[in-house]
Amino acid sequence: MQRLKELFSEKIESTQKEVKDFIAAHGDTVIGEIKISQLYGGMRGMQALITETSKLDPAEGIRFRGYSIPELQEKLPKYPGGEQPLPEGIFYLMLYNELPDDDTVRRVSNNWARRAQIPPHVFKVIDALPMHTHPMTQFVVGIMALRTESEFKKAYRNGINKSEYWEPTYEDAMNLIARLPRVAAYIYRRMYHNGDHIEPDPSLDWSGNFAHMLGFDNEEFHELLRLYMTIHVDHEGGNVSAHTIHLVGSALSDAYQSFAAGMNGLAGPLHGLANQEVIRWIFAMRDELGGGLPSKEQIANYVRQTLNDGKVVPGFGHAVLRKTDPRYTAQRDFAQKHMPHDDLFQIVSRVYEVVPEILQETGKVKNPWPNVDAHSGQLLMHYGLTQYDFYTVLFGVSRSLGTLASLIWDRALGFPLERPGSTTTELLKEQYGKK
Ligand code: NMX
Ligand code: MLT
Repeated sequence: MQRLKELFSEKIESTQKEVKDFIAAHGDTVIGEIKISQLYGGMRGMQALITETSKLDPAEGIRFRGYSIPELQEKLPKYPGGEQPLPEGIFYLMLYNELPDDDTVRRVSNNWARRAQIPPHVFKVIDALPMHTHPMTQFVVGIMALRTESEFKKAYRNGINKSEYWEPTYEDAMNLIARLPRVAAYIYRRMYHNGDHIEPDPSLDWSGNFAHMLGFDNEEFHELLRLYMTIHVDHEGGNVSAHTIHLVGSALSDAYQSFAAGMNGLAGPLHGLANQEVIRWIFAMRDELGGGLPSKEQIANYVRQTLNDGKVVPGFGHAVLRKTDPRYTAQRDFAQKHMPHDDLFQIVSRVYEVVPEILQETGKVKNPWPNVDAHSGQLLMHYGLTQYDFYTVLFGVSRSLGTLASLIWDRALGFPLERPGSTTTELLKEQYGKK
């Protein structure tokens, strides 16, 4: 049976040729124009990157190599007896551009289990941090401590030929993905369970083992984590974490450096940290209203108060999407099936009924609908993962699959250093201000 890496290496040559031929034939084709407002407006709507693993459509949501989330829930292999896709499968799809079968997914799982050993110094470095250090900071520090293991760093120092860069990048990406759940679980158990750590169970799938190391052996929670790890993997290339990982990687920084940089972006409240902010916001609202299920009117008043205080309503809005995030819908379906009467689910559902109309009323919010973060915390809370400061770490573990698959392709396709130009207001005024 062919090794996974050999299988990938066979894909490279034909894809390289395809891209080279395409650039030769169409390299001068103009695909858009840039408005001055876009330079000041966070470059919204500018297609400026190539990311093969997924594409986000504003009206439809994310597709991974052409497949929507409901299609993947149907087509990707499942754990025996389970209903949710295994994230090993979506990783394979993103990297190989092929739907895997059950056997292939098992091989990815086993491959990661074999790579999952963590050098002891990583735990010591994490243990040296004060306990109040935010879990995302501990996560980034853990990733950087793992960098001692970088194959790319060694190969580069030994003078590797650029045509072979993809190979140590593949090794680094696979090792990092294999090791992240243990690092994340270590941080969780250190902070919230008196350092009572749980050894990995290599007989489990990647998410199942992660759940086990966190301390959750309930099969329904394993299913939730499989869904969670599948839907957070990738969101095309322009989101802050994916873009950062690609940008830093373009300097030939290795996978550890690039991924750690991206995780610092994910830790921002307008990006991945929003998942903890949603729960904080809901709890603050509940506390202010004296507990229980708030009425629609009470929620509406609280939303207006949030806006009047000059704050955002976390979990709503998106830079690209213009509809309810299908990742929100996938989580809502899970809640409706497994916990329709959960108190927090009732609140999340009512917030969904109330918020969009109020955001629309502002006249400025381009997308009033909920994003992925508006729902994820409720599901975790239901199963007892109540420490919401930790939620972005879960997002980060999942995001490794898409962004590192992309990084391998960046190296395989020989993408250059990313270095866009910038200008100044003065120069823009000189050039365009008189018209
Ligand atoms: N609550 C209040 N105001 C908002 C919201 C919201 N949820 N969303 C957008 N706006 C405001 C935004 O702050 C901006 O105001 P101003 O002109 O005063 O600066 C205005 O509406 C226009 O913003 P948009 O063009 O609609 O949104 P943009 O593309 O700039 O930002 C987000 C996208 C996601 C940063 C923004 O919708 C937001 O801050 N949402 C809340 C935080 C959140 O849920 N982030 C998670 C995104 C998903 N993820 O995981 O990364
Ligand atoms: C993401 O998953 O990265 C977020 O939805 C943010 C984005 O796509 O910009």
